[in-house]
Amino acid sequence: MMVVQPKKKFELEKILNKKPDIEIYLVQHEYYASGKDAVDGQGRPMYTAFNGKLFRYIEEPIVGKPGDYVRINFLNAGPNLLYTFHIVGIVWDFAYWQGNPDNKFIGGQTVTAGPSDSWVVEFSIPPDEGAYLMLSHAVGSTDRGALGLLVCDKDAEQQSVVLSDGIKYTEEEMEEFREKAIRTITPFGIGSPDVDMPVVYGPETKEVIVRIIGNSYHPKVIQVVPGTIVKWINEDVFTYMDGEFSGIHNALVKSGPERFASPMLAHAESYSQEMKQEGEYVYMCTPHPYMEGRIIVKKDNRIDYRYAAAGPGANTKLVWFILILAAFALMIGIIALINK
Ligand SMILES: [Cu+2]
Repeated sequence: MMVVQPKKKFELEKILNKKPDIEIYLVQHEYYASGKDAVDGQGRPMYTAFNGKLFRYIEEPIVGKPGDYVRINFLNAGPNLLYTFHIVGIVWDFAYWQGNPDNKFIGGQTVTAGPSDSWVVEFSIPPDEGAYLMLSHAVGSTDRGALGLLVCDKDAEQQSVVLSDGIKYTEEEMEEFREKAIRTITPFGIGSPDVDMPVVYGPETKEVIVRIIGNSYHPKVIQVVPGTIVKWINEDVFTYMDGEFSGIHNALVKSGPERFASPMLAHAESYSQEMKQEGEYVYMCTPHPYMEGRIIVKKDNRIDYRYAAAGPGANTKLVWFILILAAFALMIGIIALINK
């Protein structure tokens, strides 16, 4: 977050004739488990956060004393959600759209920020001690992590600046996180199996479509039997320019029993490949090497994972069994009625 301090003073600074006791830099942002979720509709993030960590200021609340003059520089980095920033129990003295002292609003309790929109809000902490919840009125984002506390405590140690820097971890700490993580998410690569579940297709499926959307493959992991045709279709629309910024993609096998590469695919173009040999194929996109997909080709199509999503046809036998059972029950019912 970059803040350009205006030459003009903000109104509350003029009235109180002092600098803020607490200046907070607060960024709301979103985490996506798939590039598809980022470009579908208005976006469907898996998590949201303030300043780089879920529930960061629930774990370490921002503290102040009754009467402290607070200035919050709020930025909704998005990239998708509308954020209605509010602190339960607080009334702003002033709010300034995009941080310009001339764009002054008097009073109010919420500011609405679209993606990349920003506000400066100023107020004094009320005399009542306790916790004031910082949130969005859109519960969808609040519930996913962008929630914090401003605690009013007369014995609080003075906290003058809260920066929007993310938390810095050492390499050892990162290693520990990797080891202990029960879930990993990544928009373009493959997360843990509970997030990027293998979609399993039975032998009755002759062709499986993998869509390329938002610089991600969808589904990212599939399991098929030998002889299945896998067809990649590019659903990304912006296919101008080339390289990183273009929505032109391909599928290039980087490890697996057989190597193949599709040509570059523009919007709605497709490429089909028969998966002949059993084994695990990991593929990527040449212009966006961080994109990754996986195909498991197995004759004996049992699921190896703790988590799996059934592909179309995978449960056909179960459906037939239920239908036959239902027909049988209906027959018994009819016979019983006739006998009456
Ligand atoms: Cu690509």
